[in-house]
Amino acid sequence: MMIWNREIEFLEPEKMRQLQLERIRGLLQYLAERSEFYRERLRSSGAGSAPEKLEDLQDLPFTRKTDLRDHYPFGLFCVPLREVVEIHASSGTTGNPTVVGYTRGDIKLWSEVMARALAIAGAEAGDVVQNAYGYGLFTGGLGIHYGALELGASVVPISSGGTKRQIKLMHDFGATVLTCTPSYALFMAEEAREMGIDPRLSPVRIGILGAEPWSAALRREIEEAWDMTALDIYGLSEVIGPGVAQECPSKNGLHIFSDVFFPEVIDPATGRWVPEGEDGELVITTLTKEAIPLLRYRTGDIVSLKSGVCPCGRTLPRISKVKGRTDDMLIIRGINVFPSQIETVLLEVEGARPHYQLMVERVRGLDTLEVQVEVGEEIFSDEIKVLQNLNRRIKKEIESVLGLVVEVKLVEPKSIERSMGKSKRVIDRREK
Ligand code: DLL
Repeated sequence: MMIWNREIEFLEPEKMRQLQLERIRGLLQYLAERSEFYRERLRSSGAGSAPEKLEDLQDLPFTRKTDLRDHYPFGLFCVPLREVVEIHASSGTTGNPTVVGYTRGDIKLWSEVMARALAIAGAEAGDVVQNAYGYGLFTGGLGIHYGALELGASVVPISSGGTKRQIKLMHDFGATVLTCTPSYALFMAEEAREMGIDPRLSPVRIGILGAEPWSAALRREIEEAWDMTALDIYGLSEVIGPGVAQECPSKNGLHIFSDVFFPEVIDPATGRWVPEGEDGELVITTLTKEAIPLLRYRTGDIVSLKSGVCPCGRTLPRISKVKGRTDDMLIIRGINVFPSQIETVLLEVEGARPHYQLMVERVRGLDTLEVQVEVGEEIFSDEIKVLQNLNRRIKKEIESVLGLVVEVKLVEPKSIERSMGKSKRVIDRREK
């Protein structure tokens, strides 16, 4: 198996801690010199001198998604825009998306961590990588792409969608590695069978699947459908994109690149570290990023952390598969959706009431979102044409805001359950 960075991935834990501590000190220096935002944040939090040991990091302030949004678009950048060579953005709860930028150095780092991730999964130079993550502002497509180039594999930048063509080209080009969301991998297998092609006979041996939570049961199904090894990849755009952590074939957790992304697992209520092996919220500090380095970024993802040598020999710590989120964000076909985004849209469409429910299901392996919306009495008793028209407007509006195809169902006034406390906006029927 190809190992991309043996020195780091097999580093003695004590040496790793030393490296991390040095880098954290370097980061604090960098932020003090370059970031108005962090100067203020560190000053107002009363944080003292540079940490003497890693545990001292717990006394430093967190960064949250709202900080990025509040300083939209470039307020957290630590370099002038002319040093930023690429910009990505992900959808946000309200109005502004979360914007991230990369310097040339950051792209180099991204390529390196992604090459390491691909290698950990068992890919190597000579592999044909069918990259069916979306290209565009989403970090999935380009992140995998850069890693595949660095690794020396042949990348097919097919992006997501156009499933029949995906299957034909996959077959014709002899793809050996498939990169996409787990739900899409499953859907592709079904579509292939419908085309009369047995996906098990394709040369694909590894699937590198992530960007959304998926269960062990789904892994078995995908592996069986494709006759391949399906491995989990984790990442988030704020930190870099894909390439934060990668599962190896021993399927014993995801190796997190802790030499560049320092992981903490905290109790979301107290903000303090939980004992190793216990569930908590993953917090990441980027140790060497240039454009938007982040100090103690709250990912909202619930994981546990494990140290010790992996059966594959690596000493990098491992995070568990993501077990859930601390907020109400839904991930549908890899797209992040907050119920409040939909609420915002509904409030803007005349005739729709802000009483709604989101039904999430998995149909033939693919996530679907049905938005059930109450309409006013006057409209409900109106002609069918009026209802159809309203339905279309809501659908179009949601699709243009979220970039996600949804089904809209208009329901009678008062038919959606009212609540005295927190309302249950989401009914998620996907298996966990
Ligand atoms: O989803 C980056 C990515 C692309 C990762 C391709 C893997 C593959 P965002 O769009 O910013 O970035 O969404 C980040 O997605 O906080 C998690 O909640 C969720 N997520 C990402 N990977 C996994 C995974 C990309 N393997 C958010 N399992 C994160 C569960 C995941 N959830």
